[in-house]
Amino acid sequence: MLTIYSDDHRLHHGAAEFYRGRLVPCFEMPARADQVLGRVRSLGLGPIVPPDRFDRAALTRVHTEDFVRFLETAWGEWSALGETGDALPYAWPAADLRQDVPPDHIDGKLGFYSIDAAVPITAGTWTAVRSSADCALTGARHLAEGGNSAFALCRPPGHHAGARAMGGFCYLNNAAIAAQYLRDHGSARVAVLDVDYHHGNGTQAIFYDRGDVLFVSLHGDPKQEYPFFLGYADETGTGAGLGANRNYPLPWGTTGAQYLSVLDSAISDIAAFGADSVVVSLGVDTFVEDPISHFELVANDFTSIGQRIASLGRPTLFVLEGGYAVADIGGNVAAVLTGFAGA
Ligand code: Q9C
Ligand code: ZN
Repeated sequence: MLTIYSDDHRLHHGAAEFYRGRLVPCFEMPARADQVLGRVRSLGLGPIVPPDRFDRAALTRVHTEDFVRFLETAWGEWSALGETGDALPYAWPAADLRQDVPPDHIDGKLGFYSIDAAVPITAGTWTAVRSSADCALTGARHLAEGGNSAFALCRPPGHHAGARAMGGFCYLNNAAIAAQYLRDHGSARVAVLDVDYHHGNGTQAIFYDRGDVLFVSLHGDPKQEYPFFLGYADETGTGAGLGANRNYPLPWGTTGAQYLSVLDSAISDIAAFGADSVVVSLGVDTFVEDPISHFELVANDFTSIGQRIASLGRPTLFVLEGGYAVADIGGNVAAVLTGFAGA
């Protein structure tokens, strides 16, 4: 399988995120991508290539122009204040506040364009974010040109980012950008299968009113798990998108066997939809030893996930999302990919 990877991810290295009343070290760190790359290399999974550079227009197919401009300019505006540490938001346009007026001051913009305080912006964040999206787009192009599969080794991840908001370690929604690219280049129907531990709120919201992109997600029940405010089973899409959104919230303690039986339903949804191509938001934070998650999957379960995805028989792009057990992330990601390739 082709892997797309850029060293630029290293330019994004946040110091801290706000969590339970404290600034805690970021779980989303460069060592994650290093581990995955190392495993892809040592297993000889296939060629590893750098991303092509895509037009900014590929980003604004799913994100708003003002949001992309915010990401491009945020560090400059922040450092112009004399700040040298990471930019983080602290005020949000929640209920009863104006959500239609972007502020001028960077402090206001940071909150206006985010959903939480787990998204530090550093000097190199935009370069890393842009390259991460380019990895996903390069993988999508590979599929559009007839390739059977690809692995976009994206960092930072993307599935919590909406059309105009960063959040949950995510800035641009790599999977959504890739899915839209596939729609624009020959796929009439695209399915996004999100197996990250957390609900892919950004991806769901981006495609919620569309019938041409199916979003299916297995994740920790938002009643007890981040992102808390989206990802319930009764969210089935709206307008032309009614029926093209499917959520499978699962409780803490979900085992591999339980997970795989629900995954079978998700795979059936995708087959019934008749997807021409599949984008997998590949998080492995469902792993039993993940430090911020509460499912109980083990290495063999990840192989089974890959095998089940292969049973769809569709061109498939894997896009890296979460997974914070750094010593195991490479092995778990590789298990999905080899399960797919060997099936
Ligand atoms: N410090 C992804 O897996 N809050 N994002 C976690 C623990 C945010 C996860 C709280 C979790 C975001 C891509
Ligand atoms: Zn996650």
